[in-house]
Amino acid sequence: MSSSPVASSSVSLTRFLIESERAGHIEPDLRLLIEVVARACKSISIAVGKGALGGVLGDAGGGEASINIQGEAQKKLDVLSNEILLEANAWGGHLAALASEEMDHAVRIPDHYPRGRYLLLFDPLDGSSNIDVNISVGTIFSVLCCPDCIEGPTDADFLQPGTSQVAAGYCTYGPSTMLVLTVGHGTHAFTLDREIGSFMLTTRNMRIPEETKEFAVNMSNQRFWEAPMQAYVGDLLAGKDGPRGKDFNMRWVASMVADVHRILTRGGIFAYPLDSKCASKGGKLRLMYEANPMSLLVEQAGGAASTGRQRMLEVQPTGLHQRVPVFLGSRNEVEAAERYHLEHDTPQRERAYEGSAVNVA
Ligand code: AHM
Ligand code: MG
Repeated sequence: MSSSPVASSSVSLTRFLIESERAGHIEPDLRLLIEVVARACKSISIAVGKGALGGVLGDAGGGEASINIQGEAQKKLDVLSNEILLEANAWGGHLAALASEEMDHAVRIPDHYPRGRYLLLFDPLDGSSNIDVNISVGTIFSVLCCPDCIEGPTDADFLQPGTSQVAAGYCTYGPSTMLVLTVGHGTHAFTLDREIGSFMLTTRNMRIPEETKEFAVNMSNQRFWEAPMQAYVGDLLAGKDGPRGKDFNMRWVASMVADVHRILTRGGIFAYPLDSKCASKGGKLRLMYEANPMSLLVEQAGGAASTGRQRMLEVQPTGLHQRVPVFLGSRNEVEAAERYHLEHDTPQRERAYEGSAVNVA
């Protein structure tokens, strides 16, 4: 059963975090850090909400394309959201360094501010292809701890597996602005009360149903997928008459935050698999500030998250902007997708083993 939201709440994010601290779930510095991130998200929400009236739509770079480290053209709101998060988090004293989808390398907190022991990673505005068409976008963030790197943090200090995250969340800028957060004790949703300017707890302990009849994938990539993904989605599309024995529905917003929010709310599976267009990069979505924080949120809500071949949170990162295939959502469906990959890989491994045995002999 998925959890049901409450119509109104008297528990603000501030109160929730103070109670989490009292329960021993977070340190005071982490509480303050999350408050700062939430405040920055409110500013981004205001900028996104103004749309064309705020002069923030369109590409950054004033005529010349502005390209980020990913080789992607930046939107004005990508740049603005990045600046809001950087500025808000520079002076609090909780962080050693920050890393962002929009910056080549991690940025150390300037020497004139105190440094703390946390590392913050974010995708300042995910789903930016949706900005100019007024469809939900969002901010995704992940917090790691690095007690030994306070003075000289480097990119390498960020390369910790997702299991090391001490907090993760996203803020979705949709019909309402919502912050969804985990500090490792469940996944909780807060809705921005625009009149009082506070995030209020609206769903405590979100739960993703184990079973689902809904999948989210960009079907236009079908012909580029690997064989196990072709087989998996082929069986979903076969519906009642196929091996899965039930009809599936499909949704694809092309904003990971919006797709994951739907899955946290009513179940489903989200997939951005390996395809021949992105295979040389390892996938489309980024491990450190997209896949890992979403995977922790999903696992904390009872779901599962995988590369198709490995639990996402156990992937050992090798680069700040590393990409991975992503399958996450309802547990039974993610496990089904993994089985297709396993069944496809196993005979190959056996063939390789037999080949090498012959050579050795
Ligand atoms: P972005 O970080 O550049 O916005 O890209 C990530 C987005 C995800 O939000 C979304 O799931 C995916 O890219 C959509 O990709 P596609 O346009 O290939 O469907
Ligand atoms: Mg993104």
